[in-house]
Amino acid sequence: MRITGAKVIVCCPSRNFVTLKIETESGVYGLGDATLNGRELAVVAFLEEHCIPALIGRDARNIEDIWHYFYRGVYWRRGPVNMAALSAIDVALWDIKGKVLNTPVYNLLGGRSRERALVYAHATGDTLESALGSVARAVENGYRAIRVQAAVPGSADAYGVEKGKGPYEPAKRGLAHEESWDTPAYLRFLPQLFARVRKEFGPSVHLLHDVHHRCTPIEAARLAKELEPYHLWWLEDPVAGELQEGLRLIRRHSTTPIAIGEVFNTIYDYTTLLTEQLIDFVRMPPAHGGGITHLLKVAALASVYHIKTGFHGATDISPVGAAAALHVDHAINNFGIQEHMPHQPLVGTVFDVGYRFDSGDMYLDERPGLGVDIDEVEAEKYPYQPASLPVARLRDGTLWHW
Ligand code: CS2
Ligand code: MG
Repeated sequence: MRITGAKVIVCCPSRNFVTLKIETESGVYGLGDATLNGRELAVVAFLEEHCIPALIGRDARNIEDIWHYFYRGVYWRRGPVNMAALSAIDVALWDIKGKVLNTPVYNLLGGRSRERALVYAHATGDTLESALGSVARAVENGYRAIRVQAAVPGSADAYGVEKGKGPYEPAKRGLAHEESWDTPAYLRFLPQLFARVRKEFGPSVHLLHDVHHRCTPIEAARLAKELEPYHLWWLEDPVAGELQEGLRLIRRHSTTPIAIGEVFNTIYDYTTLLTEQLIDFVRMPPAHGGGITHLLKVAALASVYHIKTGFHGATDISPVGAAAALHVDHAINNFGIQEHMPHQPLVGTVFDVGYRFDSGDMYLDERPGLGVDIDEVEAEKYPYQPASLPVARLRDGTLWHW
């Protein structure tokens, strides 16, 4: 079954998405998510100039071989742009295979290990009190796991917290805006925040927090230790993961579970972390980590070391990427949790999805393939809008490093 064509669809129904559509001689097509937040057009050019010409004519059934062709065969390996493109190719091929065999993708991955996938919500506040209100709304909406972020008193900015009205969106229109960051104030505030959340909402709700790489290993170790009484489900990205050995320091000091890797893109970013059991959850999603093919290998290695998955699922993962994650979530044994940051309603006018949220879990229906489709005519109504993620400076102006 030859690949006869492929195109990249870029649209911005409230935020940017890059979607790869691979067409075959049988008329069946597949979709892959190639969205790389704030760097969208780099992936578009990479796909259009370098990948699509080499895809045409290949047999769409040979997913593993095509994966290795684009990973090993092209000399330049790894990197977020390269791997976002390869992820999209891989996921689109799994979508095709499912449609051709008339079965959901999870059936090709070993079948269902569960009927539903536990998800976590985002609760944010520009004050501690408003964060508590946001947690209460998430509980009312049926979530049993909630990530809590709040602005640090006295600090102008806080990552993951919406300043204006409307839902939080990490990328803002235009070039990156610069924010200020005060690590000592953050470290003092966080235990107070979680003490209040636990007191108000009791022991059974699962609580999570995302540090967004803004601590050094020893700062993160202190934070993880001081948060122990509140029994977090996880502390995410306590440090940047490039220095995998840095996670040893956190482990040495604390039993708070650690999740890492939404910015990782291959298994090689994880080897020390997995084999030394330095983390508890893998965050790298199929949309950025080499697609379903590669994530199955990462999840298999993780399972050997008692480590589970908790894939990134912010709004910059498109409905196609979200579906890819959910199929893996339903199939593998060592699934832990899935991030759920709902897309704006406008996104639903462009993408038709076969997953749904109910009482704190996500469900997949029986549609073949990924169960997602794109309306290209609708997509054209929302052209690309440049947007960027923020840059942080310490109070004295130092560009924040880790
Ligand atoms: C965050 C995201 O969801 C998360 O855990 O870290 O908001 C992240 O900042 C964006 O997805 C970056 O693209
Ligand atoms: Mg994160």
